[in-house]
Amino acid sequence: MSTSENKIVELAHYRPTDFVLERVDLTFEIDPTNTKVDARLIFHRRDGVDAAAPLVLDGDELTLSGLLLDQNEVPASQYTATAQSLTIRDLPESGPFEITVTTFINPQANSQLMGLYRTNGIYCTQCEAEGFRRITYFPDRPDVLAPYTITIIADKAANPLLLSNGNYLGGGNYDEGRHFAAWFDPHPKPSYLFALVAGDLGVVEDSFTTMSGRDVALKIYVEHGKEPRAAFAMDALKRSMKWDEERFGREYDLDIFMVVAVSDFNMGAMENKGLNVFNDKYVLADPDTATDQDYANIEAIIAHEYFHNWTGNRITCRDWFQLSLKEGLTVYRDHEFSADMRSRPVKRIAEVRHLKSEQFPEDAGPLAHPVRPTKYREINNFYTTTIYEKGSEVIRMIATLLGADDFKKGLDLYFERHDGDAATVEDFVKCFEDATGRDLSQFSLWYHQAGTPLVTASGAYDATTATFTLSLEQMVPATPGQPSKEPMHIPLSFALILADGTVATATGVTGGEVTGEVLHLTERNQTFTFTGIASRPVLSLNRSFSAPINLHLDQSPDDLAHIARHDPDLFARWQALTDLALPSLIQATRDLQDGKTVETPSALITALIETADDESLEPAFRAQVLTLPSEADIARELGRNNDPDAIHAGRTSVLAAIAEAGVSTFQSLFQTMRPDGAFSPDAQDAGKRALRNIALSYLTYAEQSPAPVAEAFSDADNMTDLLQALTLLAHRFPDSGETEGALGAFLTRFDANPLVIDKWFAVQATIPGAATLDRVNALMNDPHFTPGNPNRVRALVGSFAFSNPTGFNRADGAGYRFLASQILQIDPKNPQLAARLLTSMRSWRSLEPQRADHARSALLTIDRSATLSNDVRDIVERMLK
Ligand code: 0A1
Ligand code: ZN
Repeated sequence: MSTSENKIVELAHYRPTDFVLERVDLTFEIDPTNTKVDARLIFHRRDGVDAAAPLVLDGDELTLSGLLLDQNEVPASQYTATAQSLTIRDLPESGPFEITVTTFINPQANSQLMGLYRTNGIYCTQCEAEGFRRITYFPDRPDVLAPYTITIIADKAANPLLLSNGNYLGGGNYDEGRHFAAWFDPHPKPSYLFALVAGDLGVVEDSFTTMSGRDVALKIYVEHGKEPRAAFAMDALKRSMKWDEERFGREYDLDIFMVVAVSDFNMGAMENKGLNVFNDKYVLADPDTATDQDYANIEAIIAHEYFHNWTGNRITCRDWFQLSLKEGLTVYRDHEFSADMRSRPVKRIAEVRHLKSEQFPEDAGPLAHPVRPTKYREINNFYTTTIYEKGSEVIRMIATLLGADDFKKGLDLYFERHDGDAATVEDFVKCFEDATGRDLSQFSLWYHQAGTPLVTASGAYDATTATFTLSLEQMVPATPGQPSKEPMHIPLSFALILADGTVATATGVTGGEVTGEVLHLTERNQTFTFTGIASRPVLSLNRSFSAPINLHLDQSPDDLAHIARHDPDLFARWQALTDLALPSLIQATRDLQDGKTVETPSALITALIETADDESLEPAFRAQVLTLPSEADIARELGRNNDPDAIHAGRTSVLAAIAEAGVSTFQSLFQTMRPDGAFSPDAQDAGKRALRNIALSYLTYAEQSPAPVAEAFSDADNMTDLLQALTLLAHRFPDSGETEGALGAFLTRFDANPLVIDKWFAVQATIPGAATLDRVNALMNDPHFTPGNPNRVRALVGSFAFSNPTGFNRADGAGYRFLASQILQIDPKNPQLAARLLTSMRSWRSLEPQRADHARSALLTIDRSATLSNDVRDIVERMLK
């Protein structure tokens, strides 16, 4: 975390600690700039450890103020303290001993937001991954588990609320207007799950009765006055608790479960035992201020953090190389939860879109790493979409491979066998092997080999023998540190769809294992032959995205249209329509580059409009289909020599062609597709809003006038519609009076609501085109721009760099220079945030040469800075390698 030692941590060097931690007893005397921390730690030397071995504790920017051994002062000759570590020698050979460490820390000055910090007057902590060592000297690693007793002493008027993990023990008045509270968490936990909150907050309370009949108090703490906006989060929490009992048999294990929403937070939320701390963006919602996407995010993240109570807390990680053990599994669980709460196929489409747009580029670029890495320089940089989303896909593949029943057996064994452990990915996989007898050694390569596998497939039908032959080839591309790869075990869900739309059942299959609808590709080259296929089928492959791969399957537009019309798997239909659209988008880009006019194939237009009109399909699905692959998707498909301006122009002409042909459909959807009755954030109503809003978006291409959008802006009675209208005005008609008026009205109306002001910044930062950089620069000086607030920085700088391909990748390189200067300004204050923003340049090598040159220069500017944090140093060096 701190500026930095060039130290690489290696999995191969893992060994358990020399000393076992038995108990932790912490006392905090809260003060804005000088908080006193007394840590009483009971240890004993592990069996077999050399009697001369010292106890080495981690620290980060700490100063030691007191050190006792069994209540006696330790002489200076017996220890060495630096800001980064505390080493104590000559400790008892056997039996427990008590170390008391005193440190003073400054929460007010903690701009990194790691350890104990102050946000809007509230004290809170963030300890994952290595923040606890900024509070006190400690064996700050996830395999050191102990029960914690916490006492918090603070000024009563300023901090009526004193919270920590576990169950409340009691409290009372102290001296000089101070009071105290004590908490005990009986579940042994690693330090990264510690949390403390002190301050003055409002609360929403509820309760939950667990499956064994225990009452759990539920509390969500938010700033005073914001309580009504926590109702949806509370509802999502109760649904999560119930779902985890029903689906996975997991029951909550303390008397109380608390969520605290804070406005300054580096990530989404944190699963501290019994006391989750959230970025308030993922708690607060009401129809006037939150979009349907916000509601869906809140539901998913509340669930995610709650599910960590078992997958992460009860069973934690042995070391940070195992991060995906908890994150991949918990993402898998929250995906399943959302699928059950909403439409499963639509949820799957959204997941795959996200995976392809975020994880695939990571896996194809300089930051690629395995789901279970073997080394890191800065663990904060490994909270990646590979660890999270690809990690979840790997677990989804285990479920696909084994089938639902065997998957459940394996997971049940995992919960039973490893409860209370700090486990590894190998432990996890072994549970599925032991529960089912299946050998998963080849499958485990998914954890160890980085890169998105490329599967090339071709099918051939032979009428004389009534056989269908499918030839497959797999190739895993080289990634940093991994030049050559072994073939993987790839589960491919498939169907052979006949001319009448029914799915063929083969009488037999040779060439490899097929279980139900899943074909197991295990060789580099493999040919499957299906017999008893009476007429030519259309192959639908990798249905539901059963494996996170790039698939090259040459299919005619007619075959794709057939899948789009008939596949019982809605996901496969969406995939087919996407596969139909992508070549046209690519062709449009190339045509414009060659000075030709773009001709959008009528088959594509017809298929899309037919889907838009098809009332048998749910609106949310139709909206997904109409949302064409993004500019980033097209760039990824092109792979190299990318010109974002050409991609943007090509995509725009395809959208215009669809809009012109479908204008009556879009008009009618815009008029009629409205939910009935009072606002509800549920998936059905959200789907209707999504379809209506995408229709409005097409109308801006057909009608070329801001007037209808300005009217939609005035008519909107919820944030989803309002924000869509604002976005369309700003993005399609940036220089119009209507846009200026709407941006002004929006700002005035929501001036007091930071989360909505973030949207105002993001909309402007993502206006396509070279002129946006000037606007972004101007916005940096707007009084609403608060550089210490990560959400605000992400809304302006992050949206520009991650989500504005034409603006950020300006041909003159000014976008990259802007980002570099921002990184250098943010890094000294918040290295985590700076490093994450920098990953927006991860695909720089796939740009056309002029832009790539500018990008490299900007990266070199960062690289040349002498004072980089370890976080940014790690990213910039990997990007330039
Ligand atoms: N474990 C959290 C993510 C998280 C990681 C690091 C943090 O440090 C700032 C904060 C949160 C999760 O998966 O939700
Ligand atoms: Zn998580």
